[in-house]
Amino acid sequence: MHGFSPKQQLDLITSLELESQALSSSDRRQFLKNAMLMLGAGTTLISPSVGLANSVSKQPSSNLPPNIPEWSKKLGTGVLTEPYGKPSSFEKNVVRDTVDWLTQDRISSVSMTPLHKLKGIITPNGLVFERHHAGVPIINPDQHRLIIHGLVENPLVFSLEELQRFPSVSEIKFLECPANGGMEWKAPQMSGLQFTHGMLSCCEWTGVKLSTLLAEVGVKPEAKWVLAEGADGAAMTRSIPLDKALDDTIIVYAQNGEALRPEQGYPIRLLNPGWEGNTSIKWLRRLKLGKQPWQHREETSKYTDLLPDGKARQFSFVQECNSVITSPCPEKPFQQKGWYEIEGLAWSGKGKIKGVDVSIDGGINWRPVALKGLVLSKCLTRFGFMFHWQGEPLLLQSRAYDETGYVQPTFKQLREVRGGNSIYHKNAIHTWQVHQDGSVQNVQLT
Ligand SMILES: Nc1nc2c(c(=O)[nH]1)N[C@H]1C(S)=C(S)[C@@H](COP(=O)(O)O)O[C@H]1N2
Ligand SMILES: [Mo]
Repeated sequence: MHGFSPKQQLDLITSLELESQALSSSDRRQFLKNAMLMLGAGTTLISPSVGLANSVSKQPSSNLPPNIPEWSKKLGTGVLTEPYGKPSSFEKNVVRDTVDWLTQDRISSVSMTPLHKLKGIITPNGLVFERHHAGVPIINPDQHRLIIHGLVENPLVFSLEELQRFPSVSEIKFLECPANGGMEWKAPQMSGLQFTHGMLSCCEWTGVKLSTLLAEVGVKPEAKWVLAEGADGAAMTRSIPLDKALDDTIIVYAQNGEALRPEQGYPIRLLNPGWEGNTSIKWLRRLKLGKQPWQHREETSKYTDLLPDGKARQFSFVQECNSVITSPCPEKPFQQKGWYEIEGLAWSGKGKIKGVDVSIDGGINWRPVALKGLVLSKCLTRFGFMFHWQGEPLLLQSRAYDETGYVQPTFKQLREVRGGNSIYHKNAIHTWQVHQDGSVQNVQLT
């Protein structure tokens, strides 16, 4: 990829040597041998030198090499100090956050995922964005039931325990509020990635497929829609077409291996993969089958996109292909010149991400970049490439396309179709302006 200067090689060997002082002499020989191998092997195993030695010398401390750190000289805490573990106290700033002026209070509000702090594609449970209309109800699972009724042969009531006796599925899916980035429709407003794109998460969801339960109750032939209702104070409802319910909708009870968090709908929620987050009703208590969508307050007034001709788009369920660069971003500027991995996330409610192009000049030139790790349907997909930043200003953009051939639009293309009245479904190509001092700003190109 690139070579190390003799000085850099020396710095690297010195720092490796210091690190190896704590090891026994035979371990140390092996350690240094490995280090030399890594240097010799065309440096493919070692990431580019981003000033390894530099960053050390910046903050002198008696814990740094060549000294033995204080924590190496005493015993640590025992098992069960934290029966339910939590992140290192040094990570205390990695939290959800909100924009207070967005909503009147924190009951009917939203908090956003710190996408700039996350690795891979999974959102840890404590960082999954929260969106609710009447606060988080605390539900005792023993006193909660799921009712399935309406146009069915055999209406049934299920407890959590009963639901968990059906065959389960575990699927890694993104979940996005269609209002994600809605503040950006007119102009760039938010100063960070957490607020331009943070109504987005991706978990491994476990539960029973709705189609399994519908087979149990027996759907009458005239049924075409399913009304889903939550047990929260908002009793939030949405109408979901039966086709979706029979396809990939899941009644979820676990999230990343543990029970759903209260914020995410404990003890059960609906998950409609790839669809508007609001259709994934939390604290699910009732499913009613009917002939047509219910003319409910949520249905007709809120989740529509007002078009330039005065008509509104309704049942715009799918979260279309989107992407954003997560590093650098306003919260994660370039600190110095040199090598960086430019990374981002891409997703599509229609299926798998097929590819991502990146531009450093505001969309004049594009180059395809590598997709990293798992590439799954209706799931966050990470992309990245190595970039040597020499202090030049950049207009960084990513453009994703999915397996259906849909290509993420520019703001101009999106506005031509949707006008300027929408709040929902903003999936335009996003631009980060990198300044010469490495700082990163949210901008829109016209
Ligand atoms: N019962 C109920 N379900 C709900 C909501 C709600 O207020 N009540 N909010 C919806 C909205 S608007 C979104 S975007 C998602 C958010 O899911 P999350 O909080 O797990 O991220 O939940 C949906 N399900
Ligand atoms: Mo939402």
